Amino acid sequence: MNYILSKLLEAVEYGKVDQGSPYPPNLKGMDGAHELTQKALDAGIMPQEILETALIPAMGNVGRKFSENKIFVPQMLMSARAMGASMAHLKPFFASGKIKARGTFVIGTVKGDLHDIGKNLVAMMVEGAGWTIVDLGVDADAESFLEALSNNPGAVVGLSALLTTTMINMGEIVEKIKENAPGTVILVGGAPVSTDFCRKIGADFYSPDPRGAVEFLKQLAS
Ligand code: B1M
Repeated sequence: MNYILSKLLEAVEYGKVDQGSPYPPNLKGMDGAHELTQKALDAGIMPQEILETALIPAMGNVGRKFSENKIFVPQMLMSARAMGASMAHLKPFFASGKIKARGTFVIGTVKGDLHDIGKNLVAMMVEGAGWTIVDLGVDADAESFLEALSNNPGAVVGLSALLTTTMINMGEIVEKIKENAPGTVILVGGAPVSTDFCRKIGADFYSPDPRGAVEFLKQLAS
């Protein structure tokens, strides 16, 4: 793997946000996700490659170590911060804003769930594909989606869920949207979500990644 990308993977995995951040102590004074992402872009590495080769695998490693009780929530949080520092550099590339709006996409992480990295990535890429984004953030309930839909009639909805314990809330949100805003197209995603689950809760489409979400929306708009 490219040297800068391997250092970036390490920075995100161990939660090194930037050069000045004191955490983790063994990486004191070294470049963090902020500097390394800029260096990767300066070296001509494509944003998609940065994402797929360094950032997503780093979070995968974090999740595995958390499952094995080798790290705990604070470490996970530092990794999320480091990933955020990196994503801030990538956002302008994915969301150029130069394309004419194709429609509005209302997105949020479902009630009870505070994970927003995957949701932010989907929002970033859908925005880059020419959609106006209404981001409801995390812990979003059915009422906030319905309010966004009444302000943006005809918008497509995207729901993200990362926790098996709260993914059930996705079903409740879909049900309320279909009841109160019939005809709304709903796209779902997130690590524990599947095509089967999507069918079961009555959503319209499941995508395992931002690319699939963009493709689905492209077809919808054409
Ligand atoms: Co949490 N966490 N976490 N966590 N966390 C997971 C999800 C977990 C799998 C870790 C593990 O045990 N291995 C586990 C869930 C287990 C389960 O449900 N079965 C878990 C747990 C248990 C918890 C807590 C309960 C821990 C605790 O407190 N004891 C707690 C819950 C808090 C809450 O939400 N109420 C918690 C907290 C946190 C932090 C706050 C510390 C932090 C989140 C910070 C943040 O998001 N700002 C965190 C993190 C970082 C993770 C892991 C390590 C990484 C998540 C991530 O960002 N991945 C995660 C383990 C893992 O995923 N390997 C874990 C990278 C991201 C790019 O991937 O979000 O999957 P992902 O998104 C992908 C796809 O899923 C898809 O596209 C994205 C790009 O490919 N996608 C969509 C996502 N949404 C989509 C929507 C679409 C389409 C595609 O259309 C609309």
